[in-house]
Amino acid sequence: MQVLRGEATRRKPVWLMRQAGRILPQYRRLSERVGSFKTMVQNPEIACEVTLQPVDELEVDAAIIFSDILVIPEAMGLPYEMEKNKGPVFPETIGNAADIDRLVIAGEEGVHYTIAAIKLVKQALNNTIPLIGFAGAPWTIFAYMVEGSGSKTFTLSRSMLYSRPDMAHALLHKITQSTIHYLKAQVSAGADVVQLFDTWAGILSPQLYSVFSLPYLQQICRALQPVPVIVFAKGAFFSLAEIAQLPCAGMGLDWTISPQFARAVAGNNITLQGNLDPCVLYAQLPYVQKATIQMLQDFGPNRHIANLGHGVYPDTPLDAVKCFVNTVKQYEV
Ligand code: 1CP
Repeated sequence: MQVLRGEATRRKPVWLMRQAGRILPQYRRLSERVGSFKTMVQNPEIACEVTLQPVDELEVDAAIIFSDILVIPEAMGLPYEMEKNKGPVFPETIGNAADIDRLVIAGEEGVHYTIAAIKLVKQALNNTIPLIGFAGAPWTIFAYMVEGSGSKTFTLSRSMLYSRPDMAHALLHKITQSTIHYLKAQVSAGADVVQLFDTWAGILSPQLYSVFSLPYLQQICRALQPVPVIVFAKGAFFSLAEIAQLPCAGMGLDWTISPQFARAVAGNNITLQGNLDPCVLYAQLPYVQKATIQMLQDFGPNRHIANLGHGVYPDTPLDAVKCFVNTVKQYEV
């Protein structure tokens, strides 16, 4: 929280995107017992337990609530299914104006189970470390609702921006309003900071990104003030300067951007987060340590939260993840 406010600290804080779930044997055991991802997300006690697993095992400096970005489409009336080894799938998708009209703007209670889980985690953490809430950025949620799943080309969602910009804006507006209600409820329940995941930012041209993503990110950041928001727009190297101008406290970076370049473009009034390539964690431990220290040096002493450049991959060796975290914690700025 200090680093997000721009204060100097003795060492840099560290957490990992996707730390809650997937890499830990205790998560896999629980997941097998419960049998379904959605049941885990919708059961506050289980979601709380999964959120705390990496805190206990890795001793990271922040917890992130266990949920998914796709709970918002579901709260708006478009349910998802989580297919094993494939990811999320929407049986129904958004293709025309009538589909958009049918969607509701989700209210505060649209995702009550995650709000309940946040309250449990907050109590369990007892103010030892902050809790990160999150949501998908409107453009990324839009892409899933129109495509029905991840995609190689995102033809349906990208072409709608050209052929029916009015419809695209109507849908983005509904997603944005729902997301603001959801994130405000997360904050009321105890989230100290929220991160917006714009996972599919990098498939848009700079021009489309400035029309169909940035204005909605702006609305969300503004609505949440003075709560710190971190915007992670994967692949949006072309928009670093614009993102840095949003009323957000932090900007997440993927590994394709050099820390020096990011700082030069973003200026000094924003905290940078990231950005070690998750694949570094498949190397030998001495290399993991060396690459981590290099990254810490490249970001300079101030306004940096150590993280990977994207979520940790499921089959990453646990000892490399621990080496990454411990290297950051032992590095004095
Ligand atoms: O049990 C399992 O193996 C399911 C894997 C899993 C997990 C653990 C999914 C499926 N979602 C999650 C939890 C999750 N999702 C969190 C928990 C908190 C943490 O970070 O530890 C978060 C923040 C998310 C966010 C999320 N979901 C994003 C944005 C972040 C990113 O990685 O880019 C995206 C794109 C999703 C959709 C999603 N959910 C799950 C998968 C496999 C995917 C991606 C599918 C695709 O590539 O299209």
